[in-house]
Amino acid sequence: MTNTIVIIPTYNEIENIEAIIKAVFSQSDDVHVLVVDDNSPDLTGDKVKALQTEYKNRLFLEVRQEKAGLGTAYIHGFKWALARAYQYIFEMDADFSHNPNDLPKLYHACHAEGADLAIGSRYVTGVNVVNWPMSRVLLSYLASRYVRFITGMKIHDTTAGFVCYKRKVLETINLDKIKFIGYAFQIEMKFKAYLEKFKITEVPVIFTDRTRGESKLSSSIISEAIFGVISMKINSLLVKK
Ligand SMILES: Nc1nc2c(ncn2[C@@H]2O[C@H](COP(=O)(O)OP(=O)(O)OP(=O)(O)O)[C@@H](O)[C@H]2O)c(=O)[nH]1
Ligand SMILES: [Mg+2]
Repeated sequence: MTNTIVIIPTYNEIENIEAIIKAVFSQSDDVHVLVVDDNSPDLTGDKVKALQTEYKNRLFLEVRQEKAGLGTAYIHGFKWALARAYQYIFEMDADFSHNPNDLPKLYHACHAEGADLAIGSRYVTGVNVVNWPMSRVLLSYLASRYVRFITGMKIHDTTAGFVCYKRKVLETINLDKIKFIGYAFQIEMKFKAYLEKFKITEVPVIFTDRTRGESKLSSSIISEAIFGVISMKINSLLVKK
């Protein structure tokens, strides 16, 4: 996985951070990692700093002063990566919901199979989610169906946060105009790529609920997604006209 960086946003992931970084590096000698930490009170950032001596010039850390949402953390990370020579830019959670062993599959889809954007998808072949309560599975699955219906995108897992972008996708999308900060950020990025007619591929993966640390999902994040999707679609129609 040459010219590749995996961006991991973190907020209080002290129980996961070391293991996830090591698991990513074990996939390839070439891959780099950027952690975007929002000054986590549990000192996740300090742990990353300590690991930097072991992974010199491969492990990078950006610290923001306060918790400002996953979407803006990724935008920060994307800009950081675009200012450097990376060709393949990944989004991945710190909590092992996304299996680092799947990184090469997503990379392959972009590097060898012509995808511009490869999504680690839970819903290509049924529902591949482990350890989520049924209510959470339903919420996520129905959200994906809802987004598919409203936007018209032919993507099964529209809220997926495990993604490999080719550099040109992130260069084309106007990152300063991305509005959403929570889950809806994932939908918006896919929708913008879809409107630009980039080739989007879904790679089936198994998603596992976090076993360590705490969830940051909140009702405001959910309502942002429900209402945001409709306004996003309406805006795109207005722009076309
Ligand atoms: N930098 C930053 N990272 C965040 C923020 N919110 C969440 N994250 C990170 O984004 C990733 C996904 O967040 P999670 O809390 O796992 O959210 P989730 O996957 O929706 O929830 P569960 O998996 O159900 O716990 C994790 O690596 C978090 O640490 C934030 O405001 N800032
Ligand atoms: Mg999670």
